[in-house]
Amino acid sequence: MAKTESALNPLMKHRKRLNETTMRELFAADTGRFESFSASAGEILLDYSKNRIDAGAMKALIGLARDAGVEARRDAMWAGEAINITENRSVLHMALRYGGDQPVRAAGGDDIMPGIREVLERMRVFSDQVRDGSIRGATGEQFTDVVNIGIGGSDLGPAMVTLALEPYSRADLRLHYVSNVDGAHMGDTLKRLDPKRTMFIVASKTFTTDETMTNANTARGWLATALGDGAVNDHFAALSTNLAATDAFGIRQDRIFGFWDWVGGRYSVWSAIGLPVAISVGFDNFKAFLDGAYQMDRHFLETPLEQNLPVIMAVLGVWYRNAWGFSTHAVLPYDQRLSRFAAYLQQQDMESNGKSVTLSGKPVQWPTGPIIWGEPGTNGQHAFYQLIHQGTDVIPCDFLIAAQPHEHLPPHHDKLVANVLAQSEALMLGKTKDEVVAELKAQGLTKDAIKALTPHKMFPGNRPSNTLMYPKLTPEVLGALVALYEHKVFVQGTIWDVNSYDQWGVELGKQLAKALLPKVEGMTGTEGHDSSTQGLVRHYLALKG
Ligand code: G6Q
Repeated sequence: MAKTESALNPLMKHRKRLNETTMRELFAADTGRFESFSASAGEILLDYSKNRIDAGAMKALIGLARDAGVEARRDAMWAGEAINITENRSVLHMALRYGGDQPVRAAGGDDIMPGIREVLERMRVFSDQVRDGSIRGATGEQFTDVVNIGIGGSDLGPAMVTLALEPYSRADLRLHYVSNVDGAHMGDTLKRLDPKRTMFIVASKTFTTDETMTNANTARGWLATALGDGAVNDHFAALSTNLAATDAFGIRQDRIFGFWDWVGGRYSVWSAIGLPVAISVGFDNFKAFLDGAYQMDRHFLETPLEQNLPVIMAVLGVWYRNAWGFSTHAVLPYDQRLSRFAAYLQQQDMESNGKSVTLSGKPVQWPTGPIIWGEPGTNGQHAFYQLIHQGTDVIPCDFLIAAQPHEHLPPHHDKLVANVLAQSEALMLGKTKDEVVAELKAQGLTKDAIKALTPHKMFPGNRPSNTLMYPKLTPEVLGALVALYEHKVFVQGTIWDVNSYDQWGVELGKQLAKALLPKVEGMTGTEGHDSSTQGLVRHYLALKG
């Protein structure tokens, strides 16, 4: 709305001031900069001092969040108001990890906590029984492999968390995630599995998603071929809000774990969708993951905006997106186990704030969600960091690092830490002409060689980053990290005045392929499609033979 546009404009005067200085100068002028621009939530420290900010800019940015009504909207979300206006739904994923004893209501209805606790208790019993072998396959063998079949929000969260919490898993119980309708995904997974020891979890909020249902049918066929139709019952479970459809698929009642329409797909890892995580790491660790998120929720709900981590990260993102025009944001965990974290955040952030109309349906007049991307360090350093250091685009980065590793393999972890700190320092400082010349002189290069090489070896610096540091990647810390980013996305969506909780672009994808399938199968003609699509279908049918 016009309100957001006029609120964003005053940021430009702060940008103008900060454009005339560098972070290198700001650090030199203020030895207390780290203390001024760092904050904590529980076990997580956020150092945001290596950003193009000063006290004046931060005040304006926090003021922007306050004026956008972040506090009121946050409270409205938690009060169960239907803030997802295009689907007329409450947004209550925080309830899934709520550890308090107050009632929580969706859109003024009954307390939803008893239902949440009941499903959690059933998840506890079921995951315990799969792990201890009291639930077995049709032939009496203990399960050694669990395949989660789901896509998008029914895949990315549990897949990311399972990888991240590998130290808490058991070597004799392996989790697999199949999402793509590309038969390669299911084919390659099944190739290594023994049907007698394999359990399938069909995870789908709607239980109508084509990829998931296709994969589920293939898995059912594979199992029935090996063990007979009667075995299917013992090898399948379902996670869904559509209990009628799970029933129709033939999954027995006590293996169906429900959730609710106020849980968005990309916010569902805290719900029954987390069952594969509970099976992998044990229910107590899954519960600790929920508790970590609950602690972050409390921080978000109770801490003044000035010290509120999700708010600080959100307004810095708005600062770069709207005042500086930076269009991408890198998430760079120095934590190999967070190798799917950026992919997870891509969905969380880009599906939430990749919107170009306001809540009232008008075209937005300002850029919204940035492109989120990233890979773990140090690998990225040997690949795309070149562009972050010396490319023509400025890419704000989040670095993540644990103080303690899970393994005792010195000197690995100190090296990892040295690398992450070196990167953020180098991005901030850059390398001046004088420094390059001095360096090349010391190497004994000729005057001409120094002249030719210097521009290539200079680094502009002044490139912004946040560093998140935590003691160890425990289930609690992981839960807190995920919740931190969820709330960041919420705050940004509020400032940008968009609905962060619908996903019409995803729904479109679900419809488009349906219309083309009969044509690709050669059952009907391609009339009505553009000539490119018609030509490609013809070529495909000819190649397919
Ligand atoms: C998430 C999106 C989307 C969804 C998948 C799977 O917020 O809505 O990624 O999770 O399309 O949907 P189902 O769980 O209904 O199969």
